[in-house]
Amino acid sequence: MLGWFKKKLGLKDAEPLDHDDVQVESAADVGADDSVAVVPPVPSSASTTPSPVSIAEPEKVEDEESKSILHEDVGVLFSRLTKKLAKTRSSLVDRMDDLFLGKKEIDPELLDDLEEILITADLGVETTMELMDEARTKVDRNELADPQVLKAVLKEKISEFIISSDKPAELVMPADGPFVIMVVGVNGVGKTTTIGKIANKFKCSGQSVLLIAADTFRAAAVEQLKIWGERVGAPVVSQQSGADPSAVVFDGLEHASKGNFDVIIIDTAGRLHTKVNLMEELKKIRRVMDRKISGAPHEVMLVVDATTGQNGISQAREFAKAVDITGMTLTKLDGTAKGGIVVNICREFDIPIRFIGIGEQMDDLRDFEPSEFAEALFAEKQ
Ligand SMILES: Nc1nc2c(ncn2[C@@H]2O[C@H](COP(=O)(O)OP(=O)(O)OP(=O)(O)O)[C@@H](O)[C@H]2O)c(=O)[nH]1
Ligand SMILES: [Mg+2]
Repeated sequence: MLGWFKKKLGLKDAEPLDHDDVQVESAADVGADDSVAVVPPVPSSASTTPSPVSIAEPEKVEDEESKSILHEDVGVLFSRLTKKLAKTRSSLVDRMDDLFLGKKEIDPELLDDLEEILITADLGVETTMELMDEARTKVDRNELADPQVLKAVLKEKISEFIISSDKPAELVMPADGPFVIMVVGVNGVGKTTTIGKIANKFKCSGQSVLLIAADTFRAAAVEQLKIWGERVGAPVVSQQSGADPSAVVFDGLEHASKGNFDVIIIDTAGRLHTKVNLMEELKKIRRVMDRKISGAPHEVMLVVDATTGQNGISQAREFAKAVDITGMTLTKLDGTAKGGIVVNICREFDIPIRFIGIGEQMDDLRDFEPSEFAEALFAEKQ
């Protein structure tokens, strides 16, 4: 079964995959030698000039250190999350606490300062306005006079925005065949890194994973994915830099059909060589996938860099319009004071946040649990 991911997605009707008795594929299973093999090009209707498919087989499959993260103590993980959110906490929570410290009445100046804090912590104009309008109305009607109550109400409202995003995913796992995830996002947001981390999660829960390098924009992108494949123990299918991304995906899925994979994750480019519109290219990749595996991709995951604040929100709108995003991952929450973007996304989009990236290492990806996140954001300092 797809273990934690299925549970996390709250999938109801899906017939679970059950490859419990399937061995992790050997190099021979996928037609590759020990390192990097070039196999004959697979005929592809998506490409007029098919390029050689290369399969990088991982040498190391077991990684006990990374596997241990799944069993780490919940309390330890929570305090780690709290620490990683330190910058956001200080830009939002600590500043709120400081502002309210010793205040005896709610005056216009206090409300203005509060508004500024919410905006600069990247809660977004609309979310901020909604919170502030409600506060001002209550103050005007004499329903709210105590600054400490106002602070508590605001924290509760912000938590509510986050927690109300906790809905079951509208995804259905394929009855048989692999679960296919297509990862999209502008360049540099952390797509490849996130793929490595997700692949690790699947591997740790006993799934066989294949990675497909459809980011052909730069050779380094393929190399980077291969390094992650090696680290987590997942083969990587790639072609040469500059190849048609749709053809890479088509040939990769063709190749995957020879193996017995539970999960296939596709890395895409945030930029293209040609003037072809990125969104059009992504739509084309989607169509190609569905031709090869009906219903694929089962998840289109948008990766957003939290440090880009409101820019990230605009990107999310643009991608959501073009490619039917089904899930999001927010990266780099560890290095930013702009973590308020989480509140903004939860409030504005119906698309669930699946994961949050809180560092560059393999285990720095957490399942996004709205209540836990809200709690970590407002947790008392230790
Ligand atoms: N601090 C921190 N850094 C991250 C996180 N996720 C990714 N990064 C870093 O962000 C940088 C870009 O990550 P990539 O995975 O290469 O991003 P990408 O979207 O694949 O980039 P392109 O392939 O150029 O489109 C790398 O240095 C990563 O280590 C995160 O959660 N926290
Ligand atoms: Mg990349």
